[in-house]
Amino acid sequence: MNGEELYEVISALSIKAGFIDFGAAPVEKLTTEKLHLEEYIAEGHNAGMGYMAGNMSLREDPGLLLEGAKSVLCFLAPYKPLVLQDESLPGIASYAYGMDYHRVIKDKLFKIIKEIKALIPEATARAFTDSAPVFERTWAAKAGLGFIGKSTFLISRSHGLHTLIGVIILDREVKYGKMVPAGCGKCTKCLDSCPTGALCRPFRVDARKCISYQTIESKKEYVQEEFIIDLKNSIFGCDICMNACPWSAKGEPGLWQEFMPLSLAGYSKTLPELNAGEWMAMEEDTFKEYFSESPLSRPGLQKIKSGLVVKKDIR
Ligand code: B12
Repeated sequence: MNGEELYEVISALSIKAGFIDFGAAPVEKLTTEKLHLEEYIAEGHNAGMGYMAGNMSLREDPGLLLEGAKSVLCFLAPYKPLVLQDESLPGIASYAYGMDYHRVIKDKLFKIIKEIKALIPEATARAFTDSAPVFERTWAAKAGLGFIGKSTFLISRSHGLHTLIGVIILDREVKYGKMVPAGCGKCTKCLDSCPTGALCRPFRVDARKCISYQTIESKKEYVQEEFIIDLKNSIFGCDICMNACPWSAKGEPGLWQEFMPLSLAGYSKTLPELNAGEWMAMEEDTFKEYFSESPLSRPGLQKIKSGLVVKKDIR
């Protein structure tokens, strides 16, 4: 099977799995991106994400993640919600309304690998989504799925910003995509919208001030953070710079059942409909029952509740 044929086969598998776009890039060293990352770390913009400084050679060269690696296959998963959360409610990033994407996307990538292997038994491949030192946005841009915006998002000209990236590294050549032109122009709406100054310059997020970082990734209590920020209404993640981007009008609501808002039977509500009182009164057992497969299990209930309290103190 030649590269063009293999591309067609994977493209069909991608559509069957529900991905809204697929493209591939040849394996090469990402020396410029590595320099960007080193600069980012030197400026302390990775905050407490010490892991970003590790495995630098793997991050630079995906060839080290799989022997004989030839191609980086990139897939876009859609999650634009049908209905946005009421702004007065404790804010949850829209990618987290449903199930944790890490498992959902990986399961689909594993199925694609299985089908590739059914056709080419000697092929080897590895699947990643946010689970390895891989510059996922850069690879998706190189594969022709979109451009990197000033917000650092991978922006698809047809599907906007509400996309998650899945990656397969494969030891076969396929037809490769062409990079698309950048589409930010003079626009700075994302930078202007960030309430904490975390988008401190084009293409740079200072995670120390980022609502998304502080509410999802940071292990610190809010009052112990290097920068005490107004979390606005957020208790998990942040979509402010994404929603400010004119390109976010692109793309249809996602249809993946797994990303539909979690239904909370005991509340007769879905996750984005919970109010502050319901969050504060929630017990650990209830949280475990409903959120064990949700991204919200990462920070846990105590952190979520403390976000509500901190918000009140700052105001
Ligand atoms: C660490 C991380 C975070 C950190 C830091 C984010 C950041 N921008 O660095 C925190 C916790 C803050 C975060 C937040 C979010 N994240 Co996050 N995160 C990651 C992770 C694990 C690594 C990103 C990384 O390498 N950062 C290091 C910096 C140096 O890289 P970068 O900002 O991407 O910068 C690149 C470009 O800007 C470019 N670049 C740098 N300078 C210049 C200059 C020019 C001119 C150009 C053209 C390019 C360029 O080079 C850099 C290296 O590739 C990726 C998964 C992965 N393995 O890639 C997900 C990932 C980026 N996150 C994702 C998501 C969904 C989010 C949130 C939307 C979640 C939310 N709603 O709260 C927010 C978005 C915030 C934002 N504006 O980025 C998605 C993004 C999908 C997309 N369409 O872009 C990813 C790809 C996960 C996935 N598999 O889908 N995230």
